[in-house]
Amino acid sequence: MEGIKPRSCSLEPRKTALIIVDMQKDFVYPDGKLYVPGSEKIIPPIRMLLDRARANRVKVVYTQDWHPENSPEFKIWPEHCVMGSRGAEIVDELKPQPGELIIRKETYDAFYRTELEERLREANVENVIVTGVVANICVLHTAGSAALRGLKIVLPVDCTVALNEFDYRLTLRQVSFLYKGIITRSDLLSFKKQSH
Ligand code: VGL
Repeated sequence: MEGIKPRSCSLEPRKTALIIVDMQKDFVYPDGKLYVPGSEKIIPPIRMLLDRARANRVKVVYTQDWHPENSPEFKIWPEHCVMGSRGAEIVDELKPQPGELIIRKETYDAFYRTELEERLREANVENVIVTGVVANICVLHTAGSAALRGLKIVLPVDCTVALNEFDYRLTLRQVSFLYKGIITRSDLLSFKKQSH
């Protein structure tokens, strides 16, 4: 099967948010409780986008998987991201700055029972760049949920990772075909110059 070719994409900073999904120690660090192999490789491209987003005053949003000790999800997955634990912390390399939005969530979808939609609306956000882990799980559910709310979704292929190739490709397919999102790459993504 032919892969989906990333294309260049230029976005209006004032109408855009960068969403960093679940880049938490339990998923990203090899000693984490639900380590996603290869997730450390997406840190540098996300870091690059994060620096450029901050420099261009693009809204930055982190999501944080945040479970009580008896979470129903622990019937499916080993215990991970228990609220307040070290594993639930965002990785040091992508540490949030004071004032940046952190959305704590108990499901795969960062819009479900959170303030995310309201926060994006009040900031006049129209485009969301979705990055992080796991591609076909929290990234896809959050991206799909954003698309169903009328937001344009942008997925840089080097800023997400899945547990296998099938799941990774499925994510790109769903984003491009089902949700009419843009498949791009961190080095092909730019922010438009602001006119004052
Ligand atoms: C996730 C599996 C279980 C994710 C969260 O962040 O994609 N995956 N919980």
